[in-house]
Amino acid sequence: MSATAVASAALLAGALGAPATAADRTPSATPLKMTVSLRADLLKEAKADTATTARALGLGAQEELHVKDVVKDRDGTVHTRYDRTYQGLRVLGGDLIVHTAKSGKQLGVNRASKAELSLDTSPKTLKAAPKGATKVVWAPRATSPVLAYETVAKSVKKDGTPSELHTVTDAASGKRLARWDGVETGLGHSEYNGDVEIGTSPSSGGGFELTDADRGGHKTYNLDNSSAGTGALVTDDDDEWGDGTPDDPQTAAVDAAYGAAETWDYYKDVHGRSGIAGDGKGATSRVHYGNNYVNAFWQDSCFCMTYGDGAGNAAPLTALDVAAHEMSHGVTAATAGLIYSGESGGLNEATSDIMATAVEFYSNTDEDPGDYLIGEKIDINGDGSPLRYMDEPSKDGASRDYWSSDLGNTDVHYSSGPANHFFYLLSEGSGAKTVNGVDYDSPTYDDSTVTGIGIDKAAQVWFKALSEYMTSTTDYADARAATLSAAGDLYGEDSAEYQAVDAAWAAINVS
Ligand SMILES: [Ca+2]
Ligand SMILES: [Ca+2]
Ligand SMILES: [Ca+2]
Ligand SMILES: [Zn+2]
Repeated sequence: MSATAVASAALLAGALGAPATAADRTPSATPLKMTVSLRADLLKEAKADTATTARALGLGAQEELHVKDVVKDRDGTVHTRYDRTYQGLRVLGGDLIVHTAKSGKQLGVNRASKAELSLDTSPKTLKAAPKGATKVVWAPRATSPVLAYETVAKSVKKDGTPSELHTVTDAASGKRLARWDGVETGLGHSEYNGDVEIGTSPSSGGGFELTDADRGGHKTYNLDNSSAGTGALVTDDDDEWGDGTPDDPQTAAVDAAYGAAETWDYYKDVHGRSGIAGDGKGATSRVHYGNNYVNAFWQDSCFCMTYGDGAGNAAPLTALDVAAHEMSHGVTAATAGLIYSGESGGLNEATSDIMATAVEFYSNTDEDPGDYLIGEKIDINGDGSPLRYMDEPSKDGASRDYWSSDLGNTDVHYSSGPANHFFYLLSEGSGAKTVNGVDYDSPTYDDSTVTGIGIDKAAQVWFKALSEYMTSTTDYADARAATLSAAGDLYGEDSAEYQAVDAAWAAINVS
C-alpha cells in the first residue's frame, strides 16, 4: 500500500473522476447542478417571501419561518426547507419543506410535526430553567407541542470521544423528553487508497499546505495526539506527501484529504450539491486525534471531521467509507436534520452508511473498490471482518435486519440496520450475488424476491428523499413515504423503480 500522494493545486482541477452518467439519461426530477450563486439567489428569494409563505401555509401570527436549505430540480421544481420559531423560540420539530412547481404553484408540504402551535411561552408556573438552558418549543411527531428547555452538556467520554449531549426537558414538569448526542461517531479505519492526487496550495511562507482550493478551501490539520484545539495545518516543502505507512504522520493526512475530496466531488457531480452544507464552503479535517483512539467523528459545531490513529496508533481511521460516513452526517444535519435518537437516529446513521457506500462505488480505486460493507479496511474486530454488513445487517451480531415496533429503543448504529438492508435490496436485489468480488446473500422478511435497480438509482432515490422529503422527526414509515415520493418524481409512479422501492421496504417489514 504505497500511498505517496503527488499533487499540486495546479494539477488538480477536475482531475478526480467525473461520473459516467450522461446528462441526457438523467431524469428531470434530479437536482440541478447548483452553483453557489444560484443557491444564494434561491435562498434570497425564499427569505424575502417567508412571511407570505408562513401565511399561505396557515401558520399563526406568532410563527416565523427561517430558510435552511433549498434544492432546485432540473424541471424547475423548488424544494425549500424551513426551520420555525414560535414567539421567537426555536421549535424543535417545527421544520417543514415546501415544494413549488416552476409555474409557482405549490405542490405540497412535508411537516416534521402537523400539530398546531398555540401555547403560553411565559406561564406563571414554570420549573426553574436548568443551567445554560435555552427555552424552546418541543414539537415531536406524535404528541402535542410543549414548552421545553434544551441544554447542551459538553464533555469527553472514557474512550476520548467528545460529547455534546442535548437534553430536552418539559418546562412545566421537569420531565426529560429527549436526549441525543451532537457528536456523531461511527467507525474506525485504517488508511488506504494507493497513490492519489490531493488538493494542495502554496504556503505563504514558502512550500505547500493541505488546503484544497478546488473544494471550498478544505483544510487538513495535525493534532499531534492532542485531543483539543485545531492542531497545525499540515505543510510540506516539496508537495509530495506521506509514504503510504503510518510511520509518516503525513500519510493519515493524505487519506483524510482524499476522503474529503471524494466526498465533495460525489455530492457535487452526482447530486449537484456544493459542499456539505451546500454553501460551497469546505470543512476541516483533523488527524492524529488523542492516543490509540479507535474511532472518527463529525462535529457540526466546528464543521469538522476528526480521526484517531487506531489501536497502537498504527492504523489511522481514515479510510474512505469512514470519511464519507462522517461527512454525510454533516449533509444530514444541513438537510433533513434527522434527530439522533429513536427511529430517526437509526435513519440518520443509515444515511451515512448509504451515502458512504455510494461515495466508495464512485471513487472505486483498485485498493478500495465499492462494496456493501462498512469499515472493511479497518480490521477493527481483529479477524478481518467489517464493522457492518448491508445485505444482512445481523451478521455483525447486533444490528437488526427488519423493522419492528421496538426498533427505536436500540442504539442508532443498530437501528440503522433495516434501512441499510433496504438500500442493499433496492440496489442489488435479494438472494445470492457477487459484486466486485464480494459475495452477498440478502434475505427478505416475507421471503419475497426483490429485483434491484442498481446503486446509482438507489442513491438518487435516497438522497432526494433525504434532501427534499425527510424532516427531523422522520421514522421508518415516513422514510418509506419519502423514498416513494422521490422515486415517483424521478421515474414515475408506474415505473419499475417505484415498484422496487415499495418491494424493498416490504422486504424489511415496512409497508
Ligand atoms: Ca514531502
Ligand atoms: Ca471497499
Ligand atoms: Ca465499504
Ligand atoms: Zn455515524
